[in-house]
Amino acid sequence: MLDFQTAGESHGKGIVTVVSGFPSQLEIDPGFIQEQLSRRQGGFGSGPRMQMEKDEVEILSGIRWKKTIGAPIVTFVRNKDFSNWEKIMDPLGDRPFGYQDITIPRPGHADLSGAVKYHFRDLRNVIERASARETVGRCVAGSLARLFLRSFGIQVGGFVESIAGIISQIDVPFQEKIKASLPSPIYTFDLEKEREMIQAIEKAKREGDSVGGTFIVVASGVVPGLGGYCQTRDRIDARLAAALMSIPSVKGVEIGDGFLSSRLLGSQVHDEMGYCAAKKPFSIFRKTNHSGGIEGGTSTGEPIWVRCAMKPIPTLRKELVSVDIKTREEVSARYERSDVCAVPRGLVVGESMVAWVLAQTVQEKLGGDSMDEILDRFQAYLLYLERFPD
Ligand code: EPS
Repeated sequence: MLDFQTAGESHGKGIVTVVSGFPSQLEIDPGFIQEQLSRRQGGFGSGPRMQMEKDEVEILSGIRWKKTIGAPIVTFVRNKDFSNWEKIMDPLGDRPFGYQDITIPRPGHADLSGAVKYHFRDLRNVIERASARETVGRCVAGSLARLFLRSFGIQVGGFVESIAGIISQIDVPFQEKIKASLPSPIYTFDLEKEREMIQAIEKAKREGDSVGGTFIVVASGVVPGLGGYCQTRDRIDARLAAALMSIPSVKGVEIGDGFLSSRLLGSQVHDEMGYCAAKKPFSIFRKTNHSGGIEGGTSTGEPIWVRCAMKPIPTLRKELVSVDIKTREEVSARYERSDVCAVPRGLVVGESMVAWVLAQTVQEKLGGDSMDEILDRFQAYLLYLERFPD
């Protein structure tokens, strides 16, 4: 099974990603991984840290002459900022002279719950690993997944739909929205709304506040029959929701029309079917796609689309009331250098998570240890779809 784990602290030496389960002979384009890492770093609303870092992936194992060899792939992205934190983050050093524990948690951050869980008096221990810096590793894993998915004609893209309640609204197909969002500083497709969103971020910054928003991720070229309905773990919608919900600050995930469908009638929600003999590889299609390309936990063959809601970043200059865990007094929450809006970055991470889950389901469906084997099986599956139900 495809699996990945990340390791590393926000101001430690860097972020390690360990990816296992990829078949051999998958061509790796390091430029593509780099592109995704740079995209993750872009996006208006970031704090000074993003100007400081230049995320570059170093491949430590599992790839030889730009092809996977079936072995675990380990990568490393260095934290440039570590040079400013060497004493504080030294794995084997002594507590630096004059260092003071961080004892005031930020409401909305993992600070307090993490300290309770691990019995820390110094919240720095939580801040470091709970930081969204970890999403660098998700993008590396997601980029590998995207390269794998390309071999099966699956493309994953997305766009920011709203920031601070300002919604991009031009009514064009997803693919056009995705294309138009690529050059946007906040990865959205509606130029007028883009301006308003940027103004909202600037205003929040001036006022010491932060803003959230929503993004949509779309996977096209998905064959029907990925995922499944027999067990909880098979359901692709449940897996997508879990993977997306694990992104820091994501508080809501909708598959297709999601919450909207709870307010409509069945006749308005369910996607009627049509038949077109020329449609390959599967000739039964849906006339609409309210379901987000998933029925009964299984892909229908229509694009899979999901919406994620991100709360505003919990690090604010505006003073929120907190409690000092040392003095037990009510005080203002601690402010630490931060972003104002992380929604564009969240989109790139969301795309990575969707790609990851889809790569897992493709690999589960087809099995195989080398790309040749898996592609042969894919061709057989396409033929099966063409002949279905024969
Ligand atoms: C983060 C706080 C900021 C963000 C960071 C996530 O970092 P710093 O405390 O160093 O200014 O920039 O995100 C990243 C570094 C990144 O690469 O995404 C937090 O508290 O979660």
